Amino acid sequence: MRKRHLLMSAALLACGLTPLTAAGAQAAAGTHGDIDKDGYRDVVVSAPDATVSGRARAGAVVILYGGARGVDPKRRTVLTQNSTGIPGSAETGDRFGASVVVHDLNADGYGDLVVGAPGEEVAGDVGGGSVTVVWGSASGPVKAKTVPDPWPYEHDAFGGTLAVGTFGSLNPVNGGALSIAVGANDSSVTFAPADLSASSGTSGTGSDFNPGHGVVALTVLDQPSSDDGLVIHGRGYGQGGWGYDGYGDDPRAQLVRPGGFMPAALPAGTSSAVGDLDGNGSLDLVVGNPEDPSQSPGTALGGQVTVYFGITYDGTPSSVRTITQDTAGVPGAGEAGDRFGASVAIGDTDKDGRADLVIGAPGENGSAGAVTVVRGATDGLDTAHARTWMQSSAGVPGAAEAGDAFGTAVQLVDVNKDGSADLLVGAPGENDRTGGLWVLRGSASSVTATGSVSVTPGSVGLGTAGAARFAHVVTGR
Ligand SMILES: [Ca+2]
Ligand SMILES: [Ca+2]
Ligand SMILES: [Ca+2]
Ligand SMILES: [Ca+2]
Repeated sequence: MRKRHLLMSAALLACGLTPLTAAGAQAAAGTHGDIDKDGYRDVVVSAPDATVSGRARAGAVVILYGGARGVDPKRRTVLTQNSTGIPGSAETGDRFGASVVVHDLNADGYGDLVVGAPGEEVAGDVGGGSVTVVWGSASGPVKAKTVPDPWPYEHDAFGGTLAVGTFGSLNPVNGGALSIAVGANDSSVTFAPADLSASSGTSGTGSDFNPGHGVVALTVLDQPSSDDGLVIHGRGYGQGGWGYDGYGDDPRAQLVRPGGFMPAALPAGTSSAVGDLDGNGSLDLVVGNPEDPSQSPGTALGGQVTVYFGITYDGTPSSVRTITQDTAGVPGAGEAGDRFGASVAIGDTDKDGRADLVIGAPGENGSAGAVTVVRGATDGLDTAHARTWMQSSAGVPGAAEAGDAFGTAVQLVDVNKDGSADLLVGAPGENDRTGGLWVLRGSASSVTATGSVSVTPGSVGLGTAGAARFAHVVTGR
């Protein structure tokens, strides 16, 4: 395999430790997540294992449109590779929707979708993977185009992970313009111009990751006033090649600055989110590591999240905080397999100007699953009043059953435009892995069960046959 490393020969600039400013972050979020441009942010929910026209695990993506009363399963668009305008066709194992990002790529005010189908067979390359851009419009997306893979024979599962941002010269082909970052099952990230005007380029992720695990997750360190950083999650090399624990190699994460300089190591983890938790104008980074110490040394039993307040491009924070289910004020206790931190999201649920943190623990209680909300505070995070939500919480629809995996996906999107971000929770294990989405509203007192709803795949026209794993991926912005 050809090695393509980051531009490490570039002279390192003197690295100031000025935190990345979050000023204007709200404005920058703008209408990126409003796919039909009606003023309400919309939600994109994937069922990557949905059966389409008899093809198992072909995959489907559902747009649920926001409105004054929140999301309504009747107001939706379902996209598959058999939909008009979508390239390709729904085939067994394509897993269209295994990854999705929403961003207004062409700045026309309509949010657009970037959808990965990492199981797609491409020109005889079984499991090569594909990425499709689907442009938003008033009547639902109808135009789409495939993102070319410049190195189809060097990796598979292209599109397994996705992100959108302005990465400066990290993207070798369009010099700092908006780009789509694509992960595959090797140690490289491909950058495609967001307008698909040119071919794509690829940067390696450096030598710290074991390429055998591919890119596990990508998170944009979103800088409204300048280029963005990119958080890359992968796995390292264990002792003896496959991890000292026999399970796998440990999670690793690194931050790459937009200029493409040497990556900075971040706390180990498989998920991350960025926002301003303490409201001081500097971006804070949260990294979730859901593994147990037997799998990943340095983490806590049941999983943990690490908060880097005031993250800089050097990967250094102004202060650090670690949260587990054993942190004072956080409900529950850290137990093996809880997977606390498997998902994380940041948004302002109580409209106080400070972003709040949501942490999924899909392994809680026999994988019934749970989600914890920790509100942002001027001194960081108000862990003393953390609140945990389950399907068994009063006022929340459904019943908590083993295997539901509630909290596999979490996201915060203000779907009813009242200024408080609403909590979206995916439970892809619900009803024998048919899956389900939960929406809990934000309010002056943060997330509330009042008015909470669940959305089943049947209610959005996906049917109930087969294990669609609806809401395995939930996104919007
Ligand atoms: Ca909308
Ligand atoms: Ca657009
Ligand atoms: Ca808040
Ligand atoms: Ca709201």
